[in-house]
Amino acid sequence: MHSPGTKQIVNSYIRSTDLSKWRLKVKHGRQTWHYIDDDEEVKNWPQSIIEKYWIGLPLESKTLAKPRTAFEAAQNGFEFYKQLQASDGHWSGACEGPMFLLPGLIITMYITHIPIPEAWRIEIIRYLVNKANPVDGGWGLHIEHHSTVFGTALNYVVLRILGLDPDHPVMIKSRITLHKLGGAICAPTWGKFWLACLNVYDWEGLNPITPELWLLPHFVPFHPSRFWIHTRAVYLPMGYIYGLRLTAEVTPLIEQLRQELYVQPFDTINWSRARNNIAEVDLYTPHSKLLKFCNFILNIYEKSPYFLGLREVAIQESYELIKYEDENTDYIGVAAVNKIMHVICIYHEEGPDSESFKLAKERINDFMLAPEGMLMAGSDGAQVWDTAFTAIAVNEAGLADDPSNHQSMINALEFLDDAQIKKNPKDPERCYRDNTLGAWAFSTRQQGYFVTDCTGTSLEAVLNLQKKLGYTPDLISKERLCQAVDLLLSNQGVDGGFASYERTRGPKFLEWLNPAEIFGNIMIEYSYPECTCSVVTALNTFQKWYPDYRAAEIRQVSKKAITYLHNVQDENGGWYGSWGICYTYAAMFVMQCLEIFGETYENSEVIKKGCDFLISKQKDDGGWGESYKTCEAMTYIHHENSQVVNTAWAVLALMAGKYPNEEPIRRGIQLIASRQLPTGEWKQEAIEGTFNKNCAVRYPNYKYIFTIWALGKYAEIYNNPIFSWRKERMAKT
Ligand code: LAN
Repeated sequence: MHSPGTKQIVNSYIRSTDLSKWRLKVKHGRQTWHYIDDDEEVKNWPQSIIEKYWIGLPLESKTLAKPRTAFEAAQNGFEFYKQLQASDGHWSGACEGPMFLLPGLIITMYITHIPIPEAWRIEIIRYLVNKANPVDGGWGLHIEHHSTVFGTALNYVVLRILGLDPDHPVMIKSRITLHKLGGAICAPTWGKFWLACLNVYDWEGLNPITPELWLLPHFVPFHPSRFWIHTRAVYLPMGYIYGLRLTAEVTPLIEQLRQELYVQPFDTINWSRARNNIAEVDLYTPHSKLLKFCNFILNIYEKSPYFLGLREVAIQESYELIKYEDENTDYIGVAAVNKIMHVICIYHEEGPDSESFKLAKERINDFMLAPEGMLMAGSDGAQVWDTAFTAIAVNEAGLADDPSNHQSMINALEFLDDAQIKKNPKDPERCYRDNTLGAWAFSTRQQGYFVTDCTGTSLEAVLNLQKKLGYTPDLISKERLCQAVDLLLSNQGVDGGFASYERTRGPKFLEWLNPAEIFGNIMIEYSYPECTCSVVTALNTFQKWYPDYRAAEIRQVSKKAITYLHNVQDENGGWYGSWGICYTYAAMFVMQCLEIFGETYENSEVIKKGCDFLISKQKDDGGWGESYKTCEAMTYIHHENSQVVNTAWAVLALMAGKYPNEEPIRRGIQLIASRQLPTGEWKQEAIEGTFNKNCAVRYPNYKYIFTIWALGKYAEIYNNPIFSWRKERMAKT
C-alpha cells in the first residue's frame, strides 16, 4: 500500500526492537509471543523458522526444483508451508486486520494501570505507523480501509499513550486528517465509548447502553440473549461500564488529548447534541427511526437510572454474566472486544490485586501477535480452522500419502483430537449458552465456543485423516464423532441453512436497533451458505463411514440445506460470502457441497449459472481478484489485481461444478503457479476475509491452503499435464 518514498520518510521516525529476540510459545494451541532480553536465553533458545517467518526475518529456506506440473507446485507449496506447523500440530497464523482492537486494549491498560512492556510499546508504534494511510496519515476500520474518524481518533490516542509527542510528524499528519473529518466528536458509538472510558469524551455524549435490558423477561424479542453472540458479548460489559459511567482519572495526558482530538475547545462541546453526530466516512448503518425513538425513551430513563432501584440489580446481573463468560472461556472471551472490556469490569469490581484480574491480564497475551510490529488479533488465533482446512487440502491435493508428510498429518490429527471441546459450558441456560460437548471452536478448546463450520470442517478433516489414511491412529472415538454430529444436526435453521454459532434467536426487525453504525447485520444470527456447506459436507462424509448413525436425519437435513442453497443464489448466479471475500469464497463452498449430491454443470441449472458467473469475472491474466469492497456493496467489485486466494477459490468451484472447458481453469492454475516463489511460498496479497459486512480481516494461511488444494485437485482431474510455459521452454532448449 505504501509508495516507497513515503515509507522511507515514515520509517526514519520509528524504530523496532531487536527482532531476533522474539520467541513464540505454543501449548495446546495457545500461542504467545515473548521478547527475550537475556542474551544467555536468546542463545539457548534459537529462533525457529516459524518465528522468523511471522516476524518477517529472512529465512534460510532451500530453493526447490522448479515445478513442471501443478502437482509439483502443490508439493513445493506444502514443502514450505509444512515448516510453519507448530510443535503441538497446529498451524500458527493470525487473524488480523481490524484497526479498532489495539485502541481498546491500550486504553484499558492505561486506565487499569497495567504496565505496557517496552518491547510492545516499540512494536505497536511501528505497526501503527506502518499501517497509517500513506496519503493522509489516518487509519480506517481495517488495514486496507479509507481513513475514518473511528480509526484515526482511536489510533491517534494509542500513539499518544505510547509516548509519541503531539509535534511528531506522524501525529501532526494524522491530527490534520482527524480534524478535516470533523474531529473525535463525530466518532461512531464504539469510538465514543472508548473515548468516554478514557475521559476524553463525556458519557453524556453517548446514546444509552442501558444494562437493564438484561432484566427484561426472556420472551421479549429484544432481550439481549437473542442477539448474535458477538453483539451480546460486547454489549454486556459495555452496559456495565456505561451503567456505572466508569472513567479514567484525569491526568496531564488526558487534558492534552482533550485539546488535540477536537476542532473546538473541549469545554464548549454540547455533548447531548454529539450523540447522533457520526461522520459520513464512518457510517455504514445509519440509525433507524425505531432506534432513534428507543434512544429518546432511554435517554429519559438515563437521567435518573437509580430512581427505580433497577440499576444496582442490572449491574449485579451483568457482572454475574461476565463471570460466567470468563469461567467458560478460561478468561479468553468469545473475541477480542469483550475480552478487553472485561478487564475494566473486573478491575472495578474485584480490584487490581484479585485473582480474576491476574487471570484476565495474562490472557491478553493470547491476542498479541508480532508480525510487522505488534498488533491485537480479533480472536486468540485461527488454530483449529487453519489446521482442519490444511488437513483437508493436503488430502484432497493427493499429498497425504507421501511418506514425507505422514508425521505432519499425524500431528495435525493429534492437535484436532486435543482441540475438540469435551464439556458443556457451566450452567448453559443461565448464561444463555448452547451446549458444546463434541464441538470445535475457531481457535482453541479453551476458548470453548461451538462454531458450526469450525465443527463441520474439523469433523471432515478428522474423517479424512483417520479413515482415508492407512497410517494414522484412530484418536477420536466414534462416540466423540457422534457428539459433533449431534450438535450439527440440532443447529439447522428454519430456512434450512446453518448460522455461525447458534440458531437464530431473535426477529429480523432487531436489525433496526443496530447501534453500531460501523457494521451491518450484527444483531441476530443469519444462515450463511458457507457454514451450511461445511456442515452438510461433513455430515455426508460421516455418513459414508458410519451409515448406521442418524442416517435418516442426515438425509433430511441435507435435503433442506440443498433447497436453502438453491434459494439463496443471486439472480446473476453468485452466492454472497459473509466471512471470506466474497463471491469466489462462497462459490467454492456451495459447488463443492452440491457436488456431493451429483449436481454439475451438465445437469444443474444452479451450477451452470454459478460457473458462468465466475467465468464472467475472470481477468485477462487468468486470475480472479475480488476487492473487500464487494462485501459492503454486496455486488462483485474487482480488485485491481488478480489474487491467488480468489483464484484458487474460483478454480476449486469450477472443478467441483465440472465446468466443461478446461482452459479457464488451466489459466487460473497457471496464475497461481506463476506467483509461487522458488522456495514454494506465496507472498501475502490483499486481505482475504470479512465480517459484519463492513470490516475485513486477514487469513494469512489461505494463500497456502487453497492454492495447494487447487493445484493438487487440478493435477488429479486433468492428469497433471506439463505446464505449457515449461513445455515451450523445453521445446526451445
Ligand atoms: C471470525 C473468524 C472465523 C469465522 C468463520 C469460521 C470463518 C465463519 O464461518 C463463522 C464466524 C467466524 C468464527 C468469525 C466470527 C467473528 C470474528 C470472531 C471473526 C471474523 C474473527 C474476528 C471476529 C470478531 C467478532 C472480531 C471482534 C470484533 C467485534 C465486532 C466484536
